[in-house]
Amino acid sequence: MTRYQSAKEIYAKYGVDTDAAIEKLKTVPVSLHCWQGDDVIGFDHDGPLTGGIQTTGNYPGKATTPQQLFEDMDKVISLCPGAKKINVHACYAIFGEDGFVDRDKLEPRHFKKWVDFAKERKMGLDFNPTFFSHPMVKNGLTLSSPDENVRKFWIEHGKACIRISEYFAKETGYPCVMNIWTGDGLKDIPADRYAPRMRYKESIEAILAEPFDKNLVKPCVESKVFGIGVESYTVGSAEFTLSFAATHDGCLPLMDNGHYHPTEVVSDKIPALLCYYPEIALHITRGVRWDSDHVLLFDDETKEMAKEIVRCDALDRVYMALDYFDASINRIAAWVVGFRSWQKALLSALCTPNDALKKLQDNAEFSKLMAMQEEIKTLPFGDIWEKYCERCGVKNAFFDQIEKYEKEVLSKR
Ligand code: RNT
Ligand code: ZN
Repeated sequence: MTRYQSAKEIYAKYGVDTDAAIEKLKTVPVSLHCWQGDDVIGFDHDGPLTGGIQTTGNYPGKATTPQQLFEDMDKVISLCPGAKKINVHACYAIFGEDGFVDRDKLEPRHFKKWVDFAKERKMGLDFNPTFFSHPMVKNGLTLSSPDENVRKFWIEHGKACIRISEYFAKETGYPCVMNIWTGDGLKDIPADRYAPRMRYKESIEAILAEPFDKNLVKPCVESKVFGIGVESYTVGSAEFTLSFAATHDGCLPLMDNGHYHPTEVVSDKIPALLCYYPEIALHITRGVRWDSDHVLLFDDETKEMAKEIVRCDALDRVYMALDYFDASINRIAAWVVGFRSWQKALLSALCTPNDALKKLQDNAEFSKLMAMQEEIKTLPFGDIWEKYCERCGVKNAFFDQIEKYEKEVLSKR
């Protein structure tokens, strides 16, 4: 008997069909963020990363051209099991011979190469307007700026991004999740918390006034508790964005699990939001002490988030995207370890006897529930994971491939 057969029988005793879990996971798309490849820089500016986010480290070999980024993403895709979408930021526009245009003038044609890349790999695309790393960020503000010209510039950017998102959806055949996040905020005690939020609200409304098909474009608003240099106040707080999404038809809330107070957990927030929203979106990351965007691991809270999505039967209601950036290690390894960690979390959730556990809770059999939850932690999950990798045509052990790619490609850059 193979290890997989043996593991499958063990899981079957708990009422879990591991073959069904594997087949299910193969159909669930997870969005792979292009910005892990070059430390969130993009192709449309020479300046630094701003917006209160930061990458640390200077590991050699980062992608500096679209060709290099595509090549790296292909390597990542080849090493990761599971269905993927590609998540693109507007600052990754690829300008052809007719040259640069500013963010308020972006057009679908500036992203044609991304569309070709996705279509060739039969993947969907997600999109993000880039409200940072740009001279029109004035005093740390964009859509909430008191300067009307600043707001107008960024509203035009947002509208352009809606048009590009719709183009992505039409071209690929998959809906495009378009996430609005700004780093707008204040370093020190505000004199006015209300007016910037009202301006932010009106600006997002102006962006969403751009006509689009709600089945094709899924606009989201992402909240944040603080950023570097904006420690005292963020305009797009949790309450602000949740209320915005709740009151604007077709707009989804997006929760990034790095964006809350350290003892808050997004795993608990997922089922709360699913009571009210038909669809929600996630940025999945790992914060260490703060919103540090460390590489995602197969750790307890990651598992708990995946469990909630699966046991709420919401795999088709939650748009899942990775969002972290580590410049201190091999960037391909960072991408692959993080993507695989979320795949492991989802597979592990799909191999959990959720119905049996729910029954114990409803029957108030709490001693047995605790014992069972502990018991299943040591089931032979590794053998199911190995089989999943094999059925997706990848190997569990992948690091030799990273070393080879570093030697042959990255070290020559
Ligand atoms: C920043 C937000 C945001 C960005 C990306 C690059 O804290 O998480 O989602 O990470 O847009
Ligand atoms: Zn995020």
